[in-house]
Amino acid sequence: MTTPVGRGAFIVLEGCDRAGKSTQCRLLVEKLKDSNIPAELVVFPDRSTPIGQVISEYLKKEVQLPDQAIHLLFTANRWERAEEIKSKLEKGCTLIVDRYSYSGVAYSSAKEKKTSSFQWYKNPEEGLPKPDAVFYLNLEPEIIAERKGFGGERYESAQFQKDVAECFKKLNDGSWKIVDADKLIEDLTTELYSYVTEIVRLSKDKPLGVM
Ligand code: DGP
Ligand code: NA
Ligand code: NA
Repeated sequence: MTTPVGRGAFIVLEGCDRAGKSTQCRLLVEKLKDSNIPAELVVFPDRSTPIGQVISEYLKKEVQLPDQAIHLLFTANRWERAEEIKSKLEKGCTLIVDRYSYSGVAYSSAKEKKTSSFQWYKNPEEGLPKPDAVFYLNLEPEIIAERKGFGGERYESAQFQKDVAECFKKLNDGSWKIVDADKLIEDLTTELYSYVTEIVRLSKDKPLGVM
């Protein structure tokens, strides 16, 4: 089903912690709205749902869970929003999404340091709406380590982020747009925005894909 103006685009920003995803997502939504392109921000994990609250407690180290269990909860958190995502896109709203299934697979498999298990982690993501574009905000691990502001959450250590970055690299099927994130906030926004508007234009008449 498409509206006369076409559907919205499903655009995901990925990357390690401290790469600047949340700031860029917020600024991109503002810029789209300023140009009268209907747009909304979606953030994963969505800590506001019942499942999201368990995820939040896990990240704050208030609860312990087996790796497999927390992995499935992160995925369930995406499934919780899947119908709403599809319906918003169909109504012509572009969604700028702060993390998605790729974070799910990268963070979980970084714990094991073996990519042979990628498939196990990918399986429960199958069937979710598929992004029209993935922008990977690339920062060298040394620069991530220098960026201040690692909090006390579970995954926030320089070594773990380095392992996550390795997993992201192996996960990229070649379709991601890798963007150098080591630049001024507004310069990065300008660069991303030009890609985003192109994707919005190209996605209008395309059926939404499935993971
Ligand atoms: P954020 O709010 O973007 O800082 O994400 C919180 C933390 O959770 C961050 O370290 C990345 C991690 N994370 C995000 N999505 C997933 C996921 O699906 N699975 C796992 N294991 N970790 C995730
Ligand atoms: Na974080
Ligand atoms: Na974030």
